[in-house]
Amino acid sequence: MKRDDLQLYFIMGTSNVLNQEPLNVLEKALQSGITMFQYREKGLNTLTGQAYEDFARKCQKLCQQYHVPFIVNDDVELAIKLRADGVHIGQKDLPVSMVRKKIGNMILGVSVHSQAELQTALQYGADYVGIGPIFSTTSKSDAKPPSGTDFLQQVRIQYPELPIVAIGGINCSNAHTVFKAGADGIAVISAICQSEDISNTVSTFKSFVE
Ligand code: TZP
Ligand code: MG
Repeated sequence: MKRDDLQLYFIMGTSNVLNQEPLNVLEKALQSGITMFQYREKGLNTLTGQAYEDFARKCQKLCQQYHVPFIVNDDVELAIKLRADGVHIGQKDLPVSMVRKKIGNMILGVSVHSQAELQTALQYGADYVGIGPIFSTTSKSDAKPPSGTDFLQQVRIQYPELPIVAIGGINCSNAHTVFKAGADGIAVISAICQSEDISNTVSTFKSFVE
């Protein structure tokens, strides 16, 4: 993967979108210039079974049209079945080493919150790490308390070339602080899903890219 792919990483599942067609939101985001997409079907009233897979395929097809990497959250088997571009896992999912074995050279993203988690992710070949929640978020029910940018800054100093994406409560007013701290990009759910003007939101975010 390219580090630039992380610049504006949009994450969405059907429950993140209210009063709109989720696929329309994704298409607008793609048209507006998001650089990576993660399908993350979590929370209340989520799709399951065939509907879950069908929706994933529709998202993947759209991403392919815009040449934007399509990443699956948590579900390694779905990612393999769909030949997704990659998988993103957290610390409660399968171990990094096992996921790497299963997916071969697909993109592997890992959420890390400490040095120990970072070292394990790197040891087993994570392509990028996600750090957060930087700010408080309402999009993840089991999110840890907001960490601010300290850990992110520390990891950037330690690993100048490591692809890092920051996540959690990032919006157009605070995104610049995250780039200043050394992130290659930002991962957002609500800032785009709840935007009244996705094209404007995406352009504003991209104006902060370092
Ligand atoms: N992991 C850490 S925070 C978070 C995830 C999936 C949610 C980010 O959503 P939002 O709406 O951009 O705060
Ligand atoms: Mg997970």
